[in-house]
Amino acid sequence: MKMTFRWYGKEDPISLEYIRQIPGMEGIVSAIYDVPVGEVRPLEKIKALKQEIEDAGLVLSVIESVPVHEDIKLGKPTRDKYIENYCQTLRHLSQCGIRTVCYNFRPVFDWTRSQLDFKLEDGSTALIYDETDIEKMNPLSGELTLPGWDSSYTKEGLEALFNDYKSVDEAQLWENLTYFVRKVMPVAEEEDILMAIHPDDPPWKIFGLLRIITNKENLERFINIYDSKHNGLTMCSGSLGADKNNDFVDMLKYFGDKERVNFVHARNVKLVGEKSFQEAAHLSEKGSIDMYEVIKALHSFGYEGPIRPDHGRMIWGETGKPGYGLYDRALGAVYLNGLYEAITKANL
Ligand code: DNO
Repeated sequence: MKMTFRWYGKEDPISLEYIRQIPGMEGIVSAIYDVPVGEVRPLEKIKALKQEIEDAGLVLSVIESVPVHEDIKLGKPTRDKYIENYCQTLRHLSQCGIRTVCYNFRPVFDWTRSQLDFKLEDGSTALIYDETDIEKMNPLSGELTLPGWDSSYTKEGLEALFNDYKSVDEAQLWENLTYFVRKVMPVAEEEDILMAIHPDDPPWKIFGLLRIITNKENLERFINIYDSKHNGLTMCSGSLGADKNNDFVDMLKYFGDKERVNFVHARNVKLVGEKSFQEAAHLSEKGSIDMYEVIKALHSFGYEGPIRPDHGRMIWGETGKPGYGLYDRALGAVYLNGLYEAITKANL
């Protein structure tokens, strides 16, 4: 596996120099953030991002994300234009040597939490998802934003989107995903890009909006839409692991053996209710995910792709983007590399 770190570009308070100082750090996961969803990511911008990262002694390993326009998810007639733009972005990325692209297919909102600064007993703060609090939140109020969210919607724009989704049932959403996958994957194959769909986070319906990339059965249904290793998965322990019915390690081995694991997000969550969880330090004993088993599974199918520590807590007085500070994610990276070294040397 290759250890990577998510970096939000020039506006990220964490410097590439600091990231490079994390032992075992090889690559950067980033994106073009200043181009609206649906438009082509220009070659010049990708080149500049790659150059900046290489100048700092790192490599640009993954683009997370190339976001999918809502018209594609809704199956609107305008989707063809956005799909063509998507394919053109893939061509540009390929020209710059990018081989892995992460994206998601969830209506309107990216990942979602009810509180960004929940105080844990050691004084650090973590992101949490509380089922009762989420139910009380008004998604149209614009009060909650998270890193990676498209925050360019107006209140009216969001209302209109919610309305549009009323006419899209589960079968229709699958159909719209299938349409997208069948158009995009031949281009990904031609351009030698491994696509990695991210599971829904959390993996259930929120604010009445459907979510379908949620469990083993649905991931299986997804990979069967297009039979190619280019049509693969981001295996995110924290997203899938938030549902107690998902056996993450089993899923990882299953899809790893099928050569569909193209990217890994390692994060721990502590399940505290039916649909409630707290994010935790990466260490196995702090959460519900056994990280030793996760890394052992990756080793068992010879995973050589990128992995990144996902959300960290805020520790040592650090402030910044919720979940995306330097310290706890750096601890996570070093811990994961430690597990990997031990498992590899002991050949477990
Ligand atoms: C959250 C991230 C997600 C992820 C996208 C992929 O921290 O894992 O925002 O990047 O859903 O498209």
